[in-house]
Amino acid sequence: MSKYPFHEIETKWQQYWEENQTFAVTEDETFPPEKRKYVLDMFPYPSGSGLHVGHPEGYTATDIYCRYLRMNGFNVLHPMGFDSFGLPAENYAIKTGTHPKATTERNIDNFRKQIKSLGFCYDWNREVATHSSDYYRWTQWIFIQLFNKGLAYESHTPINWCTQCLTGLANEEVKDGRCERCGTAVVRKNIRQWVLKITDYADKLLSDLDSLDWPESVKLMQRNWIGRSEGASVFFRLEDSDDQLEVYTTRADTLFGATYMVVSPEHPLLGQLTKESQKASVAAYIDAAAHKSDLERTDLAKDKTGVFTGSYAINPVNGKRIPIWVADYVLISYGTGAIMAVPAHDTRDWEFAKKFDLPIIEVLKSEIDVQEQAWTEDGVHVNSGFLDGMNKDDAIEAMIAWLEERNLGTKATNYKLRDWVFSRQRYWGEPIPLVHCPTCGIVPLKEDQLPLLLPDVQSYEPSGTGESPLAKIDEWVNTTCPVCGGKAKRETNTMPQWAGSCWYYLRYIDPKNTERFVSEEKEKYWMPVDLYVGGAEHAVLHLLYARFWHEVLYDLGFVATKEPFQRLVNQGMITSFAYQRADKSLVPTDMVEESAPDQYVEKATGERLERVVAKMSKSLKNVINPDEIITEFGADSMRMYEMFMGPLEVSKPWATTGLSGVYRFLDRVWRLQEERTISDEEPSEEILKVLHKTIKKVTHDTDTLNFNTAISQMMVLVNELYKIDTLPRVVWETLIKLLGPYVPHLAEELWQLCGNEPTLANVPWPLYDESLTVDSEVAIVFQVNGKVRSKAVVEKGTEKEELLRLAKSDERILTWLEGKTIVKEIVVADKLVNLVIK
Ligand code: ANZ
Ligand code: ZN
Repeated sequence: MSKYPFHEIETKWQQYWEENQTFAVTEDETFPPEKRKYVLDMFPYPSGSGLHVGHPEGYTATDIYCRYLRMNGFNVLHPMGFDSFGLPAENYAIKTGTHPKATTERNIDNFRKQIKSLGFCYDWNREVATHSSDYYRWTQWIFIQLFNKGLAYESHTPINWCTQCLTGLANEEVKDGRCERCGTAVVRKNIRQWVLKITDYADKLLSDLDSLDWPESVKLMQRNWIGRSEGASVFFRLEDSDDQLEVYTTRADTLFGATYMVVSPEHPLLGQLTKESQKASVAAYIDAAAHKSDLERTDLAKDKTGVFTGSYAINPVNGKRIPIWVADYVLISYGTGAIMAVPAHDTRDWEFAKKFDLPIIEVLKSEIDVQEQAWTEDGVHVNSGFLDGMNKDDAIEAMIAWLEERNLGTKATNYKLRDWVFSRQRYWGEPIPLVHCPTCGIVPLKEDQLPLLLPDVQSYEPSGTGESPLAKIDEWVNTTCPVCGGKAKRETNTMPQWAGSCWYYLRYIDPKNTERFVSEEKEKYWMPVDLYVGGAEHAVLHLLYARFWHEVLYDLGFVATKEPFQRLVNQGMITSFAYQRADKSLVPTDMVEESAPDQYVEKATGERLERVVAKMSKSLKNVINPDEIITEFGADSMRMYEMFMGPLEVSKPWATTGLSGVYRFLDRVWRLQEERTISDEEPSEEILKVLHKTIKKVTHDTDTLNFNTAISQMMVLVNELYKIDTLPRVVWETLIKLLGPYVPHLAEELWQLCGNEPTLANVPWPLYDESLTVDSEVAIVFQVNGKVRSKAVVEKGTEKEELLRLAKSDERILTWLEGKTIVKEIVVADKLVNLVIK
């Protein structure tokens, strides 16, 4: 018997699909709106190391779903492209002297080849790459729309700066105070930059989340990131000037307990507030704070620091004189950059008050001594004049009303969300299409001047001064003003990596349009994206930015839907195994030997190792290379294994044994038709029942993206077919159709081998007969001491002796019986077996 010849089969069908344009799709009006689906993958960044096994996970999932939809009569848009501007290509260019365009395009060719080798049903005619000028022409065009709407502005406030990447970063790119890309601690730097007013959309971005079918965890991350907070602005008069200090508080009810105030080291009034005697210490303090990240400054565990300014303010509610301090736990970027401190009821204020010996006044009845610890819960107000006796919420309302009547404060809302720092001082990105004219100011390019091409440069090194390498190219920088025609200079900053991915799903719809970024009719035909699959790491970056751009395009009337991605599914991470010594250090996989089944030792020392799940990493030598897997086992095995590993959304470790299991299954499917003849006889009732149950389960599970359980059911059917001598044609052909979306190469080949014309891709999905799927089977639970420990499915009416035998030989039950004696056996027919042990 020949081994299942996957190499030949896979190349053959990939060629067939390409030559016949099987998956090319058009805006065919014969499909009614409910029969059109847009299924999107997060497009890859084409890194030098090629595809990793995480990519095919999501890509296979959407591929199965799309093929399934096609067989169910849908017109399906399923495109692929490349997110190809970005820092790694530029860093590589600096290291090797190769142009980022050259390396990027080489990487794209490699990625495309790898992706194609998995047999996905993409419409490759729609491929986009964000670095190509046909594409970024429209990224620039959208930027100009934002600019014209007043949503892009130039700013000089300090931003996050990475001293390693030598570029400014958006807030979203800073993780735990470090550069998300290289891990260097981020510092604040004052440079000129372009900022997008995403905060104008905070409310929309928040409320429209409700309409989306997204994982709750991602919605929650976006909600927290936007961080809407409701409170009040309160004005404090300064003791010896007519100026006021405005604070933001969520606890206006605690005003009677405010015993001091704090301004952030960057507060504009600080200079004026600082008294002569305090000048030196305040200046030193400002300098020290400049070197700390926001994270360090606001960390609850950190020791509080601060300096008295020498000034006092008047508490508007009781006329008390309270000192004004400067401290770095107050951030300039939130609220008003100044607070009223209520040490009795706020933990950070309490710590600060303790350290600097400031008064602590209880204003809510507390169950603890506020001299020992802050009381942050609700309670009844005390020492609070007209608020006494009220609870927190009522008191907040009463206090705000009191302040508003006297013009001493107002209701206020604040967001954690900051405007999006949108410029980068690097080379490999979209040039910002603006011109600085001495007469006209900042002017956008005219539409017919786009694309503004990224010029070739000799050296990509960032200057580190806050200017991009483009600033060094005089011929490019010096230009004429699009408005007055006078001498002007180009903006030299480039856009961040996230720009291109903000709208790529729109360009796929109409990738070759030279008149518009997407045609109106086509956009209406396909949008919104019905299913978007990708990694969970994009919760607040890409997924928030893209929503923002889309909402703006919607408000400008350029797109017809408010939200771009109706449904989102996050694929789980594919991890690997690693081997751990007793001291928890990890041993590279090639230094490990399996001494007995499931027992591992270190080759050199013979030390017993524990197998643990870990992230794939080069140093642990446990990175799985998709190319090698495809060469050895075939694309269909790779696809099916990744779907069989477990539910799509959960993280799961790669196990080569599981892969060979799937391979053997496909080999068994292949051998079925080699070893048996296909007959036109009616299948037995028994086989028909398994068949219809299988259609039902595979249909349901494919529809709901539960691919692993669909595969298990197909395995059940194949086992049944091995029990009979000939293959009834209806059963066999139905199995092939069900396998189609999962292992499309093998299925096409089998489909042709039984005499059908290609292609299986458009054959209608099989239907099932409900009456053949009803169960004559029942589930029996196996209990030990009354607790369910296992279960089994048996024919209805199975004898009690048989049930008992099954229970006592059940693997899971056996582990409970080990070393114990059964003292009683209870059997309830069609229901349960309970073993009582001692
Ligand atoms: C008085 C007070 C009393 C406060 C109390 C809290 C508890 P959220 O919920 O995150 O919006 N705050 C205001 N601006 C700040 C800044 N720039 N840097 C650091 N802290 C700042 O938090 C709002 C609360 O955080 C505000 O309410 C203020 O402290 C503080 F028992 O005012 B509160
Ligand atoms: Zn001008």
